[in-house]
Amino acid sequence: MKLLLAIVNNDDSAAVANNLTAKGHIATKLSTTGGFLKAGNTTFLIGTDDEKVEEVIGIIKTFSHKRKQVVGDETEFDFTLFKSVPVEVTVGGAAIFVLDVENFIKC
Ligand code: 2BA
Repeated sequence: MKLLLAIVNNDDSAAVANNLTAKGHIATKLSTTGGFLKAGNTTFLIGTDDEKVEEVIGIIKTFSHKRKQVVGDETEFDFTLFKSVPVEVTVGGAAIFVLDVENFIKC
């Protein structure tokens, strides 16, 4: 068994969740925040059999889109605003970790 941790854009999370559930996969959604942009994103916890991992990744890939985001025009440090040169970063589709599960207990 594997545990997938998939970080997706908030705008894609409903489509990812709906399509995972429609295909019978069980997922838990967590509201998370990216360390770099400090913007909200969604982390899915998905426990699944080894042979279903590729299908799960396929669904996440299909419904997670790349986006350009501008960062760095204003940063706040200790209540002081600093202006810097805006930088464009590409965010997503999804960042996915696949972990081995030693044991899964449902009781
Ligand atoms: P954030 O940390 O807010 O990062 C948003 C986007 O900013 C990243 O998109 C990447 O394009 C850029 N970025 C992040 N750190 C950077 C840095 N030190 N220098 C320059 N650019 C940087 P993605 O790579 O698609 O990541 C989207 C979100 O997925 C991240 O949001 C973070 O929440 C998560 N994530 C990505 N890689 C991760 C990792 N190795 N470990 C944990 N979380 C990760």
